[in-house]
Amino acid sequence: MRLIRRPEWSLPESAATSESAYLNRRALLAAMGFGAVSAIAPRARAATSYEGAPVNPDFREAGRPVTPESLTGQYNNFYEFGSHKQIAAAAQSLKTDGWTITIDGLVETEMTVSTDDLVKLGLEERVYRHRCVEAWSMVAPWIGVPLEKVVKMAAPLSGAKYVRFETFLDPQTARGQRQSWYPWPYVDAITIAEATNPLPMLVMGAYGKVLANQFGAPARLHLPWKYGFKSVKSITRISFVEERPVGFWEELQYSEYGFWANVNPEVSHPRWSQADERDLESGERIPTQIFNGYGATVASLYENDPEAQAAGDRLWR
Ligand SMILES: Nc1nc2c(c(=O)[nH]1)N[C@H]1C(S)=C(S)[C@@H](COP(=O)(O)O)O[C@H]1N2
Ligand SMILES: [Mo]
Repeated sequence: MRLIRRPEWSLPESAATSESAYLNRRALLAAMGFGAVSAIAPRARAATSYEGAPVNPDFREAGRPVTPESLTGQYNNFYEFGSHKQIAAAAQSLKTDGWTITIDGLVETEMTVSTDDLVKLGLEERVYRHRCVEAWSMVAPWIGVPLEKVVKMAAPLSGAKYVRFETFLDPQTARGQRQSWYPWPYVDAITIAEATNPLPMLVMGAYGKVLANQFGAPARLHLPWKYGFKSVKSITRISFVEERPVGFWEELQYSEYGFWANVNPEVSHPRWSQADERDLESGERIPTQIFNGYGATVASLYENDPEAQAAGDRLWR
């Protein structure tokens, strides 16, 4: 962990996997007031497996079979690598070694963390439904850190109202970013209340392995009650801000892709119905559920929030 304002606390990256560095870092985090940083055993940087991550019993299954990786890993929305779904091969050019995420804005201390630092917050596995705004859906076994733990580590100041997630910018590697009519880098945001509810995950693995590039390696957001475009991939920066950020898709087409984008079968997209969705595995159309079936956890977030109430129909697209 490199702390921007306190460089004297830096730890050399080369020591990142040694037991003593690990223990020192835990002590460091504890001393900084982050409390018990629980985690599975530290692994070598070149880890390919996260099989030690315990399954969260509340999300052992999602009411439908897990969609095979042979399908979900070959059908991906990741505009940085192309505006179609066959981007898996192109995404392999993204270099994720030594990746860092900067946490900045309205926080006690700005910091830059490695993926190892995030792993040490404690990985778990959750099987989640994913519903794209284009009306296809899948079920994925994600491995990651509950976002609320990351927010706690960041220690946002009271003025922070939104959390903004930003993807890398590297047109050399990501050909899609040479298409200058898109507002790169890809960003989106949620409220602090949304970020600290139990559902959001900072996903770092899937199907028992370290996250494949096409899913948004090395760390991507997953918000299972929202349309997929809110779940930002390959995050390099998490910012705590006062003003509501404008997301990549919202900037491109405000009338079709709003800030809230909660799943609702009753509110159509301007160009298509959201009443049902195509299951990626069976190809069959299945009914879409309000909040993608996660309303018991998240519906209350919107009931007494004046800003959400004022959004009206826009709460759903
Ligand atoms: N950086 C970035 N994140 C992104 C996207 C993108 O194009 N770029 N696409 C979004 C959309 S529309 C969806 S549906 C999901 C797709 O995730 P998947 O490929 O893991 O299914 O990623 C989201 N996150
Ligand atoms: Mo999507």
